[in-house]
Amino acid sequence: MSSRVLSASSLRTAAFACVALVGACARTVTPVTSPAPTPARVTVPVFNPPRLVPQPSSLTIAGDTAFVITAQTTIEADGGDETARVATMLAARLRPATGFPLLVSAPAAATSSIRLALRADRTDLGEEGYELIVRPDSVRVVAVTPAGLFHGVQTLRQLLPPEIESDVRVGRPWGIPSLTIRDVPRFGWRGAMLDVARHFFTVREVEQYIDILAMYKMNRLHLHLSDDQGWRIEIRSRPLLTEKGSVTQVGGRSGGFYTQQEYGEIVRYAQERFVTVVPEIDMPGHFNAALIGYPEVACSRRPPAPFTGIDVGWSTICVDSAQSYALIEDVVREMAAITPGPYFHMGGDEVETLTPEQYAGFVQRVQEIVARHGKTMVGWEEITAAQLMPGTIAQLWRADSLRHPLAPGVKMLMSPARKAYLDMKYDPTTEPGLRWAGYVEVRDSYDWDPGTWLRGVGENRVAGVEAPIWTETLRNISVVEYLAMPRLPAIAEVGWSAQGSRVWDDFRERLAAQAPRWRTLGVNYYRSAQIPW
Ligand code: TNX
Repeated sequence: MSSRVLSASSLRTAAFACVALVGACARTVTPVTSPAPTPARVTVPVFNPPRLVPQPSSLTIAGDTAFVITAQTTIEADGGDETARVATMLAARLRPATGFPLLVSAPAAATSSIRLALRADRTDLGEEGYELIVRPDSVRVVAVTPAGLFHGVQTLRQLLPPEIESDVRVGRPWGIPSLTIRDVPRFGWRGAMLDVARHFFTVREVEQYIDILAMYKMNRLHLHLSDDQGWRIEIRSRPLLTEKGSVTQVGGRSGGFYTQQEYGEIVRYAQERFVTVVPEIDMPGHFNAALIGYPEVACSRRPPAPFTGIDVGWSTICVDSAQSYALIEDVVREMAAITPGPYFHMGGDEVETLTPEQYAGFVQRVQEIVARHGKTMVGWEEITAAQLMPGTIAQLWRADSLRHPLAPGVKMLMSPARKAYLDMKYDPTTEPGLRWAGYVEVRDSYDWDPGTWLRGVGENRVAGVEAPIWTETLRNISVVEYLAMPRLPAIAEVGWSAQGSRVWDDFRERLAAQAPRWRTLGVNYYRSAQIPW
């Protein structure tokens, strides 16, 4: 809390801000309406400047006033069902802590309203941007799409005190400082990957992770659904994939899988938060779990034992067999049918058992299958060894240089392990996690530019950024959160905010301000010594 000296003429304003934002300070201010002599100058505490993550494109504070949410405040939706749904979600977030009814309605001439409005002509805001204008009598969020409104609502949340995240009533004033924000993302793909194969996570746990992504305006959830240790998605035409391939996980404890209906629940939950699910079925390597039920696609034709270790690179589907492509066809067809998003991730990483020709031929055959089912293919960086169709996305993870020139229309998704791998230990004292890419502290995750990371891959060839979390050593969702937080919001800002607007010393302050929210939400996090918590 800082203090500022205000002249008598700004007293009304000051009193307002004071009541709105700092509760107790109201006593120190002489009301303007008081008959007592008005002092020439009074000192009142003033709300700290907003500390937002990710940093918005522009933010202008409009004096010392504030909008105060009260029992009379309404939420107005101007723009169809999706806008009404976003408004309803906002109301649901604000009701428990405030205890106010916060009725959702069509635009009305209400005196204290938060209005979400779609405006097709605001093309300056792009597909996902928004404008947020807060004044003492109104809050206005404007966007071209419901996704933009949703992102604006996330900013609104961060402008409120952290207690707004509480699920029980908190008696305090709910002020939002008067300001104008215009905000447009840098990249269209701002993602996180969750490995549910090495350790399995429940639908509810995945949804909790989606909630964190959405808070920081991330818009892709890449699910790593199969690996040597487990096959985690029901394929109805190939029931043995899960029947035999899902029963264990790393360490030997029992695993699990999502039925198609459960996968649908995850997809829907994500969609409601404007997050696109990108399913990955990793092939031709990382395929052991599938071979248990369908040994005919193994070159040995013998079913392997379930694998509960963490070595990589040793298994493969038999790439020269027609039966392999019949199985892949079944899998891709069903995954395409249950995935509304445009992407299918084929993995393609860490294959040590094939010749380069076999590998490239395999990727091209899978690419045809994926295209036939109407999806855009994504794969780990190794797939650039094949002839890729325009539109394909190659996900960088370890390359320091481009080994194969990018084919026309192919883009790269940036997940350099020493910056974006959330399963790397923070430092030598971090218990969970791996360290093959080095220790990754919060600043490492923050200080890099996806647009210049790889020579020859400029900003226009970069699809965006993604933070993978591999779960070989992560036995529960609380450990996942411990490694994700606070590096995930760092990567979210790398993907959203303009490079020139990102400054570490400023980010660490803004990041520190997020922690009370995580505590209120029950999200675990690492108390990095780099952050002034
Ligand atoms: C490399 S990154 C892998 C994964 C491991 C991860 C552990 C990539 C495409 N493959 O199989 O889980 O390292 O950090």
